[in-house]
Amino acid sequence: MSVLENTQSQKAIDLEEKYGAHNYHPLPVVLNRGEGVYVWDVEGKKYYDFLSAYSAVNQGHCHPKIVDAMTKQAQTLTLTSRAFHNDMLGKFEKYAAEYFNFDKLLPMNTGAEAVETALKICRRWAYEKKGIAENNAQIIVCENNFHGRTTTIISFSNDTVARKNFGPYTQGFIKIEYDNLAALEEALKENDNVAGFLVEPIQGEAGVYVPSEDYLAKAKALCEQYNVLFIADEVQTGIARTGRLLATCGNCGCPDKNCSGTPEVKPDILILGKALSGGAYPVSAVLANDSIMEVITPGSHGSTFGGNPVAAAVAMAALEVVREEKLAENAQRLGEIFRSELNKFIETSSICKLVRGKGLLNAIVINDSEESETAWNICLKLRDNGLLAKPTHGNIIRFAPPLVMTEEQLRECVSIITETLKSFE
Ligand code: IF1
Repeated sequence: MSVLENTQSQKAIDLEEKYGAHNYHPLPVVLNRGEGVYVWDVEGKKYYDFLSAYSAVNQGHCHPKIVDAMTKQAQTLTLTSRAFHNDMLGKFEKYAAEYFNFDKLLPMNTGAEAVETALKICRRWAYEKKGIAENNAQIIVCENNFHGRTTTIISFSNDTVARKNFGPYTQGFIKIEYDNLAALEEALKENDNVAGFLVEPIQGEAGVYVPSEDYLAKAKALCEQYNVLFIADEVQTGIARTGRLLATCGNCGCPDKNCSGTPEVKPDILILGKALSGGAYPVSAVLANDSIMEVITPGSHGSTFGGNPVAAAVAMAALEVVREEKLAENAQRLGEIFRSELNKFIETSSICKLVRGKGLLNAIVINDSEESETAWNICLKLRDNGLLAKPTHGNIIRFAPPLVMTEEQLRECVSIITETLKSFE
């Protein structure tokens, strides 16, 4: 069923078509329930969720511990604004700062807001601590980045669809090739006004590009050498998604013997979002040590909902679940099985070129042109076969199930994926 007849689903889609801005092109499926690794559509069909709301639902849909924490707090105190203190914010800030081994946390709501916050902290640090002349700070970013949708963030994007006709664009950014240390060193040598380097540990939206093993550590070392802040955007790769607590510094006791959980890869500024709340509520955060975070002074940054009591309760519960259920270890183990099984299939496949990723953030490249509809059609067929996924760009399909998946469920999903791909051979 790729075209929805006159069903409840179609009625829901028609409402969005008529009354909603057309800022997305969703797969034609209408969901009304989620539980763990499963979602259901309005006709009652059950699916494996292999997108996890872009890695926001790492803990599984409607995790009881997270929902319980949210419900209890929502019935007690939802929002005070920061005009007054509340009894939840300090507890959350302490819990999360210690959890990720930083001095301080600045709470926001969306990933983009956290990225914008990190950029502001970096610029102010440049003027007040590094001594760069005001309004001259430059921040290095990578080609094919994705950091959100605000005007400043799309100003340094090279995705035409996300950027076109939204100018004039914010200045102060230098673009270099991802996973290219020579390009980073050259940009640092050529420009005296570099304040920071903003990077995704894995480029998710670009198509799950995993950099060379030593890229992040050596990039951090170059930033130290040139007194530039290393800013890690872990909105999508964080919170156990890649098989470690963080893709940059896995100080989580995970089984990965090569875990680069050493201080060398510890970011100066860490950006979190999405699964920081388990997908239950918009929660994002920026973490840094005092020498950096102290540039933020009363009245210099804020947000009505940033750090609200519900966000605080939800985020603490979501982080507890990651530890209690050993989600990083599970993502590490199941990710290896997933890529191993897909690679076996690829050996004899004409439709699938490769699989890549880390932990349970993976993608396959379809053997067709970027402009073809093949990846989209494969996702329609996956939907019919009970698994939801969506292409990132053109011929790349991202696979990112909730990290609470069991091995048995994963192997069933591998079978659904390979059987579906075979029908396109
Ligand atoms: C969309 C994907 C895109 C992010 C990283 C910051 C943000 C994101 C590394 C901003 C958000 C979302 C946004 C959503 C689709 C999805 C996404 F890669 F995850 F699939 F677009 F690239 N840093 N990613 O991935 O966080 O403000 O959305 O909370 O905008 O279409 P946000």
